[in-house]
Amino acid sequence: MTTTKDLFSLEGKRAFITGGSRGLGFAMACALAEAGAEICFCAKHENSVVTGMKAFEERGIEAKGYVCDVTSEAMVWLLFSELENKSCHIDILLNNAGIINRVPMTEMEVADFRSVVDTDLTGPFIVAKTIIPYMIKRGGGKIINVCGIMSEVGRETAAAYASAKGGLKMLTRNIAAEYGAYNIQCNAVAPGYMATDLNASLRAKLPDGSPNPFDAFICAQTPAGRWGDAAKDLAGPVVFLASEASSFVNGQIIYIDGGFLSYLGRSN
Ligand code: GCO
Repeated sequence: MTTTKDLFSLEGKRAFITGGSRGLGFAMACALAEAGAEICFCAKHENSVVTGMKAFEERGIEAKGYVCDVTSEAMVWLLFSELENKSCHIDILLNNAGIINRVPMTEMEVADFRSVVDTDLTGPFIVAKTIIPYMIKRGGGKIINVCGIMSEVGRETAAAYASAKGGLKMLTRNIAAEYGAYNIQCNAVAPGYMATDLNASLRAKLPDGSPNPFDAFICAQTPAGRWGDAAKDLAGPVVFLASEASSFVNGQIIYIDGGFLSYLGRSN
């Protein structure tokens, strides 16, 4: 008999995390490993793969790392066909690799806009389209995209990033719509403001040593009153979406934002 606890177990499952060497990807990979999954990850550069491997090792996790640029269909195709040939089947895909380039929209080069969309939206499309046929062959799978509150709201300098994350929300729903019949569940975790490298400059003290006003702004706009902690705050939602516990959940975006999107802000 399957117990409720078993529903959340990832024992015997293999997860692949794009951009898993650090930041949110690394934190979520550790959570998946703790729930029992075997971990494979990729990073764009060899040195990131090496640092990632070391970081996993320090956590007592035996991860396999690969160099792969998710924007290259040829590289992605080659990697996953090699994994398949070695019977290294992927049950859970965590489409996490992403970049941001903060520039006011009217000053943003078209090439910069394209490169953000390429990594943050086209990348997940390429990896998912490569892996879905294998998942179908084996009777199903889990795809988890990493959206964000910018799948819903924008702000100055984020035109490319918000456009990509908004698109990723719809890609998530479309994969659910198109492949749900094959027992594939595609959902998204959507972090709010998390204390990661990507956001380090938004929290860092100003050159004159004074506190960063953006830091205070985020704490004030977040009912929880703080930045998110990737290791603690994302673990539960990602394990849920990777596990049997979410077998009838499809096309959902789970906002992990301390209440940010539900809050209008203080009026006094
Ligand atoms: C910014 C941030 C954000 C968030 C996040 C929200 O510049 O405002 O980098 O984009 O970190 O991804 O979902």
